[in-house]
Amino acid sequence: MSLIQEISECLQKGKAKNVKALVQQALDENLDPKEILNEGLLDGMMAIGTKFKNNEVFVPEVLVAARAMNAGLSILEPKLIEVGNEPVGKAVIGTVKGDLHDIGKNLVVMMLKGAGFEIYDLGVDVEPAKYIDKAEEVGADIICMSALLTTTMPSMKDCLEQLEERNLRDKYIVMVGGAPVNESFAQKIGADYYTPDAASAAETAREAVMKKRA
Ligand code: B1M
Repeated sequence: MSLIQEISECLQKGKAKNVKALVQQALDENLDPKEILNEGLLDGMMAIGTKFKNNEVFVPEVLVAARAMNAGLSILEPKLIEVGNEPVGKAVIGTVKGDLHDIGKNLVVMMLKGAGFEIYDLGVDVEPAKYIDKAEEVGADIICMSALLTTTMPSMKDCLEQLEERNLRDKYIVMVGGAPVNESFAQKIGADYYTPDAASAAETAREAVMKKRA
């Protein structure tokens, strides 16, 4: 079994310490960080997702796998964050109210940091008003909301409505994302941008802030 496959297998078994050690070993052996992320960590997470869907594993197994994923990401983070980007702006980010999924959001955070953003990460289960309050407090350029559940997506709309009510809608760029979110949903709720993955989220956020300032 290759080192990358071993990372995926250990992640699926929720062996966080082993995942950390193997990711470090892979970096020491000069493997490409993106390959470690995509073929190792994300491959393992997707496999667990499929097993969960098919009732082959249950929430506790998914939870330990997610912890192993975040453990691996913590080792990989410095390598994934590209250096050299000029500071571009401030981003407030979080997973919406009622939603505890944070792996995708954490990846978006890493890529935004790499794109030169100062990050205010509100974590998970974030009330709509909290995004706005934080954006006001720190003078943010962009509000980023992540949702993984179809049942929590409407919270994004609530945040946009509250921005309107507080006469702040034009002040902030609003970007939404997460597995069940798509372009048509983003348009329907009046978000400025939908992006499908962490890399495009960072690229789009950077371009959007530059465009707004121009
Ligand atoms: Co949950 N879960 N989960 N889960 N879970 C899903 C999402 C699900 C699709 C599984 C399934 O049934 N097939 C399903 C949702 C169904 C639906 O709504 N349509 C589901 C369910 C039902 C649930 C519970 C209700 C289960 C239960 O309790 N019975 C429960 C809900 C808890 C809650 O949130 N209130 C629950 C719980 C959990 C755990 C806590 C055990 C764990 C989360 C742990 C954690 O995150 N710390 C968990 C996990 C891990 C998953 C799966 C298996 C994996 C999600 C993940 O991390 N993917 C997931 C199945 C799946 O997705 N295949 C599933 C990897 C991650 C990198 O991808 O988050 O999509 P993703 O992020 C991507 C893009 O979407 C994008 O960039 C990222 C990478 O490039 N992106 C953005 C994300 N946010 C973005 C924001 C942006 C832009 C791009 O701009 C702002």
